[in-house]
Amino acid sequence: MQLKNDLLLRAARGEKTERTPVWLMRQAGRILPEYRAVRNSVSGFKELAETPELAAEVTIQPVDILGVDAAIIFSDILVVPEAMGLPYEMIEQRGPLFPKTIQSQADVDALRSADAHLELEYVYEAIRITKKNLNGRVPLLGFAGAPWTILAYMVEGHGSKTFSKAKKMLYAEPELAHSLLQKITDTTIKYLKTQIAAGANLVQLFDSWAGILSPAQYQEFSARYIAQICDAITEAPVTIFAKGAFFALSDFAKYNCDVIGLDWNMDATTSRQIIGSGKTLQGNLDPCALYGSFDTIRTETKKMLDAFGPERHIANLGHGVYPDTDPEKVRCFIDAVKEFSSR
Ligand code: 1CP
Repeated sequence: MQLKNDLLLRAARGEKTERTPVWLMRQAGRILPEYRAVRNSVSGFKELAETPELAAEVTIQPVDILGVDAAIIFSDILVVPEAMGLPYEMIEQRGPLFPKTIQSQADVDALRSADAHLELEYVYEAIRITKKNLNGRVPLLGFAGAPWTILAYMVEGHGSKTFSKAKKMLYAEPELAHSLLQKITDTTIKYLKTQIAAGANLVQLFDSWAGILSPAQYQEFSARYIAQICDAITEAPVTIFAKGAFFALSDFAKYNCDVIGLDWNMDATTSRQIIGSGKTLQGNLDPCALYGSFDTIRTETKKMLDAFGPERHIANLGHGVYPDTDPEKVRCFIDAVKEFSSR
């Protein structure tokens, strides 16, 4: 189906656009009272994510309510380990927990890989329903965690500031880490291809824990697997968002990806110099800027747009929107992008 608003896809491909497209990472599950109403009607996050009609409903809410230029499918990066045979629980107010973690080669060998993506039919069904109900209004984004970030949760078992158990594996048993990373990579490639076949117009890799690795470790344990995924996904544009990995931008510039996400530590001008003109940049307003006054948000948004310039830019925050952000402030950001970037 022809999209009515394909600004984001055109910007991803480097085509000229009437204005800069805008969406927010984590726009679907964090800030809207309308989301909380749906969430409170079920037992918890997992039931919501695994019920395709409801996942589709909360995916579309930010398009209706906030006016963003893309929807992102409501799911989580941790559905991949679960499909591979490592189930997660979502603890209220705390976050994810894996009762069983990966500690040995036997644990890795026991994981599914070749057909693990078949366990995620509920995601593909949610994508199909979302596409139908979006009716071509805006593109739908699919996503997955980057292999390193997924390994971090599978080994650590839960969120952490340092992920030192996961990092310990990189130093103590690098071969074990590589065998796990390759299995996650193989599953992720099939998962993203099936998301695209179901209707996702672009897919984003979230490497949320990129910034806790040294540049050399990042090369060895993360970037090369991201490169494999980029080479394998030829059916739709790919975005790499590696939080804190400014040191990897020159590598990403060479990959078969279309868009590179920047966090707010990365300077637009410097990043553009490193990456060159061949990729679209996405980002990168500090999510905390949305705690400022409406005037401050408009000023900061204008500064961001001026720094990136009119071409090859998708406006976004530098990481997911924080849960206690006022939706009116989010709308102010979105409206400011639309107003200041019109050409
Ligand atoms: O929020 C949305 O727009 C909906 C889709 C979505 C996405 C894109 C969710 C739902 N999760 C994600 C990605 C995700 N999940 C990432 C990558 C992006 C990022 O860095 O923010 C990561 C690291 C996770 C893992 C995760 N899931 C965490 C972080 C844990 C930690 O290490 O601190 C948490 C708290 C979750 C739970 C979760 N995921 C999504 C929702 C709506 C929730 C809250 C669960 C609930 O409602 O109880």
